[in-house]
Amino acid sequence: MSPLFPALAARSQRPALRFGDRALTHAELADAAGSLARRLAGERRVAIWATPTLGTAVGVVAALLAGVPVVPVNPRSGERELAHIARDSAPTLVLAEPGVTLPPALAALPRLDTDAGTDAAAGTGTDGAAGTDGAAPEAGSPAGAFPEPPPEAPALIVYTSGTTGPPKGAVLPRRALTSTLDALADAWQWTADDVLVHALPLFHVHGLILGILGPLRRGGSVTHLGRFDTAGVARELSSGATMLFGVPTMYHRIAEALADDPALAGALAGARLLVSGSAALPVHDHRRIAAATGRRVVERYGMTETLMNTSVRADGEPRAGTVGVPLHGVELRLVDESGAAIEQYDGESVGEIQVRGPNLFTEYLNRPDATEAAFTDGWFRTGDMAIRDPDGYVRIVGRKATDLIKSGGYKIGAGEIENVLLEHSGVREAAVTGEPDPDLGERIVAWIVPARPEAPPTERELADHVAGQLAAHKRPRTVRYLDALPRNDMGKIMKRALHG
Ligand code: MCA
Ligand code: AMP
Repeated sequence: MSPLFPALAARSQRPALRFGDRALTHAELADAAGSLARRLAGERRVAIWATPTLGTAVGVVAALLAGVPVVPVNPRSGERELAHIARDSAPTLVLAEPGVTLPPALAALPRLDTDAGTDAAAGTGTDGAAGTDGAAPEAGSPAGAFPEPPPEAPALIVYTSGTTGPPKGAVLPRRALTSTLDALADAWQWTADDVLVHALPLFHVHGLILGILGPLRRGGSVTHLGRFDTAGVARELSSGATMLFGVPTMYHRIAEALADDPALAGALAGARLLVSGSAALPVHDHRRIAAATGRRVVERYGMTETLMNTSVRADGEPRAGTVGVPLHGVELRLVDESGAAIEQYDGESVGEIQVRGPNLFTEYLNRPDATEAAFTDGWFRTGDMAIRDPDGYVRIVGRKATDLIKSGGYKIGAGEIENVLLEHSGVREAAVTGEPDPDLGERIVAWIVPARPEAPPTERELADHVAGQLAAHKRPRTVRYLDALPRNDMGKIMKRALHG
């Protein structure tokens, strides 16, 4: 199989990665990641404390070079989520930036600092437990000297929420990465000349696979802003960056800022491609950006388990409210409630999107039951509901599960939050729903029956409790207090009645 990163093997002198004032060319990355990879060789599976920093990018590339599956961990994970991921993925080592204090769930593992491969820190940052066996090339050998693992070999394990229970680890093989990135290159005319800018987190598919591994596979470069702000976007797009990736919340904030920021409008107008994904970009924001910049945002549709399925093509007709057409190699069908495929593209028949292709994950780690349930006749059920325009463009109109919330582009399961809320001593009953929010798409709302109505837990207390156990983005943004939750005759909570 061809290498994941040809430009590393070729020791290209072109820029590859930039985070603030830290930057590496492809050749420098080949050295840094190659050296780290030699120390990872032979590990069974590694976790990486995925801060939005250069070290995370180097660490992930090193693991991929070494053929060691890597689990990106949200550095804002709360205790319970972290304990689950550590237990479920059972890494043999953790990669982290030097100086980072790891929480107890990971601190007991052997650790390797992500700059351990660079000259300045060679020989430091590990307790010596990092494996050195396996087929590691000699020190000084080029990145291309690492044997390419087979296409089915697991590359990344990315945790993703379901409606109930703790997050599941989606095992992504190497062929899923290469096929999705190459299909996007085809759809977006993405080349080594492109300079991407983004500010996405590096523990999910969007920011890590598309936003870091994508430019590296093309031999181009990426500038990561560390954290999102419109000033950083304007600065980079007016000084050489050609592409922007973001979630709808980021484009919404851009749309809000455009009216008073001609520099931002000018910067966006000069970009080659503006791409939005992870949730639907409202047509209103599409329109505001187009009106102020003359540029159309291109939407693509994907999922942790499937990587990318569809996109509006760079050379295609942009159409607000659609996610474009299936990518090269991806088979997509809509299936109605009876399980029959909808053959006609009539712009009105709604069905569940099911997909097949080399872009798919292989399994949920340790969850054969969930893996089996996710497929029907070899097709992956996405749970997303859509219609197809007569020319094949896909329009997502909703999703099957009401207990999945997309907030800020993050997928969040209501059940996981309810369980944590119920553990708070001040909570007798809890239900979690998503409510439309102009900024986040959906906002998490907690409906609480307090244990002591005269002294209910405060909104802040409950938000901190969820952030501490799960993750900051899973915290309720609004808390509503009730005397009782609406239930049907079976005792099941009627969530639809809550918003009534
Ligand atoms: C606030 N914070 C707290 C608390 N409250 N921390 C602990 N306890 C609390 N009670 C902190 C946060 O950690 C954060 O810190 C800051 O306060 C603000 O947090 P938050 O309110 O969450 O930020 P936001 O303004 O809501 O963020 C908007 C965002 C973010 C930047 C757009 O939602 C985001 O990065 N979204 C990207 C999601 C994504 O990449 N999804 C891809 C998965 P600080 O300020 O220091 O950060 S989907 C995917 O991969 C598929 C394949 C696809 O299709 O793409
Ligand atoms: P995740 O599991 O976090 O990877 O999120 C995947 C889900 O995000 C999909 O199943 C869709 O519901 C949603 N999604 C991703 N991209 C888009 C898009 N462009 N438009 C609408 N929904 C999207």
